[in-house]
This record gives sequence, structure tokens and C-alpha cells, in this order.
Amino acid sequence: MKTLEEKILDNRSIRNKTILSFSFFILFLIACFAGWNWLQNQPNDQGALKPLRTVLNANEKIFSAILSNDHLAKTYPLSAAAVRVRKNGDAGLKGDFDPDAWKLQLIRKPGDTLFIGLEEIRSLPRTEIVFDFKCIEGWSQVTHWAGVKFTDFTKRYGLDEQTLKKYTGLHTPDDQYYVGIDNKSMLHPQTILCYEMNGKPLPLNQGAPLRLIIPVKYGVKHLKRIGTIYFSDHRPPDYWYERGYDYFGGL
Ligand SMILES: Nc1nc2c(c(=O)[nH]1)N[C@H]1C(S)=C(S)[C@@H](COP(=O)(O)O)O[C@H]1N2
Ligand SMILES: [Mo]
Repeated sequence: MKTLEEKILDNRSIRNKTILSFSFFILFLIACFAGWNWLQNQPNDQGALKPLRTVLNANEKIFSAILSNDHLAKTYPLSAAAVRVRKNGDAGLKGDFDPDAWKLQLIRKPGDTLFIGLEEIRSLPRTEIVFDFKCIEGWSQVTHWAGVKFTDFTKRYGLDEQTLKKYTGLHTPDDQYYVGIDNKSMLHPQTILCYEMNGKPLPLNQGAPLRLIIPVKYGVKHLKRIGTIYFSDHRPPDYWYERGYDYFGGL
């Protein structure tokens, strides 16, 4: 049996332990500082420091693998939809714009561009969705939208070959806001080219005459006022990606 005396440390070993702990603490601080310094000196990759961008891209691989057409975003009854819908972001919505003169520019291939009017888009099968719209700024709101499923649109305009490419790019008519979206997400059954909110034509600041509604993505990707749609195997330019956000923007 140990005696009490054996457990009590003498002053000398207490001092040694204190020095040791304190040394580790200092080393830890130096490592934190060096790590932070290293990170700050890394090259910039599209608005994000390179190591952070690497982590964002790795997340994208994981989340795009999980994405599936059988996994639907949660939907809500009509009664749950907000009457006063939040407006956020007006890049590409400034300046003069005449919605009546608008036509969607669909670039199928270089030299093969269709100009499609709203009435024609409205004549395609109509679909509605009530879902929880989520913005990366931290708010979300249950909202009600209607339009044509992107998959019905691709059927109508013969875009099978195009959607085999990796990405769809969308721009506002003035090219001031633009997004790139993986085609797996574009072809998700809840992705719609939207022309109505709460059963009425879209208000101008909410993307009239046509906007994207893509419930598997954060708000940033729901481009308002679509001017041009095109397809690419390379990541199309993306407004918030260029400002340091991740490209995928998935939920
Ligand atoms: N043209 C355009 N579309 C845009 C934006 C923008 O700045 N310009 N902002 C995005 C962001 S960050 C969000 S959260 C949603 C907001 O849509 P709402 O205004 O209908 O709520 O639009 C997205 N689409
Ligand atoms: Mo947003």
C-alpha cells in the first residue's frame, strides 16, 4: 500500500511540470501562429485561399455523390407559403429592362441559338412547388413558385446531348449576375424555370419574366431574370464562386 507521502509532489517536480506545461502552451501558440501565417500566404483561388478552396472542392465531391433524383427537397402545403416574400440580391437587375421585349437566349451549340418568348415557355407543362428557400446569409422562407420543369424544357428543345455535358451556365441579360450549375442538379425533378410566385407573374425584383428555382441549391444559384442558358464541360463563371464561395452550393 502506498503511503500518503509518496503521492505528494515536492516543490521541484511541481516546478518542472509547470515549466513543461507552459513550454507546450508556448509551442502550441507558435504552431497556431505559424499555421495562420502559412494560410494567409497561400495563393488565392477564385476568392478563397487555396487550402480552403481544396476543402470546398472536396466537399463538393462528397455532396454531389449523395445527390440523387430520388432524394427530394421537403415540400409544404400551399397554406405554409409566405405571402410577403423576401427579396435579396439585385445584381443583374439594375438599369432599364423591358420584360415585354425579353426573349430567352438558349445556346444549344456555337451557331445554334434559339430565342424563346415567355408565352412559348408558359405553354409547356406547368409545375408548382412550395419549399423552404435557403439563403447562405442565414435566412430561409417557405415560398410558392410555378414554372416548367427543366427536364420538360430540355425535352421540348432537344437538349439531351447538351445535358450530357457537366454544367449548365445561366446569365442575366446584362451579364452582371451569372451562375454555373452541375447538370445532375439541373436535371433534378424539382428544378424549374419559374415564371410565377404565389400564383401571379413574378415581380421584377424577383426575377421576371423567368428565373431559376432549384431547391437542391442555396439561394445564390436561383438566378433571377435569366437572359442566356448554355452548356459546358467546364465550370461556367459563377458570381459568388468568384467571391470565395463554393461552386456547388448544394444543400
Ligand atoms: N440576378 C440575380 N439573381 C439572384 C441574386 C442576384 O443578386 N441577382 N441573388 C441570389 C440570392 S443570394 C438569393 S438568396 C436569391 C433571393 O431570391 P429572392 O429575391 O426572390 O428572395 O436570389 C438569387 N438570385
Ligand atoms: Mo442568398
